[in-house]
Amino acid sequence: GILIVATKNAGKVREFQHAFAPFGLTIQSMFDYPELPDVVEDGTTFAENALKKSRQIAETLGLPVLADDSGLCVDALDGRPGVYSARYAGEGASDEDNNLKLLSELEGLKQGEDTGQPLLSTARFVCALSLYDPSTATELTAEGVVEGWITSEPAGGGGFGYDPLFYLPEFEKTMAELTLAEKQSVSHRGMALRLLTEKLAVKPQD
Ligand code: ITT
Ligand code: NA
Repeated sequence: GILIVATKNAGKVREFQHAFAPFGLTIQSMFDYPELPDVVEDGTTFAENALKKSRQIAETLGLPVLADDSGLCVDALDGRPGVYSARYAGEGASDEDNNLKLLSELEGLKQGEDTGQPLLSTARFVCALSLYDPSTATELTAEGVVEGWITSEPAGGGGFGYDPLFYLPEFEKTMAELTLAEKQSVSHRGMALRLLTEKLAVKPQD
């Protein structure tokens, strides 16, 4: 079968493909539907934005659609960038731009003796999933969170987004140094996906 995900983020697509392959599902993303207009993400919460994306695309296509709204919440920045994570350094910003912006914001907060400290602040990744079925106008939701630290020393070539700056003490690695399977086992998205498939009561195929 096919599962349509309302995302234009290639990193998310890779993680959805990995997660749903055991269920015999192939992922289609907005890269497969280039004619569809972008969804305006003006919600104040991840859950609100996830529903905006899933509902708009599902109603347009007349098929069930999954959407993911996610981001990084940094304690020393009062939870920023939060729902603005994708455009922290401005509209259309690259992952690299956003990572530099994050380090520069934390640089300003470092004081005196703390400047040599590689771990700058506690932080969490949050992922809100929304699966919208237009035939019944109903939504299934799931949310996942992973706690970690922002490091001043980026490391790793895996993952996407803020992964090189997100340090996991239990692995002694950044999220970008984990394999796809390892990231899935600890990440906000992995947790949300497990909760969603439990709600759907679907099981991996043998
Ligand atoms: P879509 O809306 O098309 O899905 P997007 O990248 O704009 O793609 P979001 O609006 O949900 O997605 O923004 C999430 C941002 O938060 C994303 O661009 C990353 O910068 C960051 N982010 C989310 N999940 C992440 C992860 O697993 N690892 C690293 N950064 C992540
Ligand atoms: Na967003």
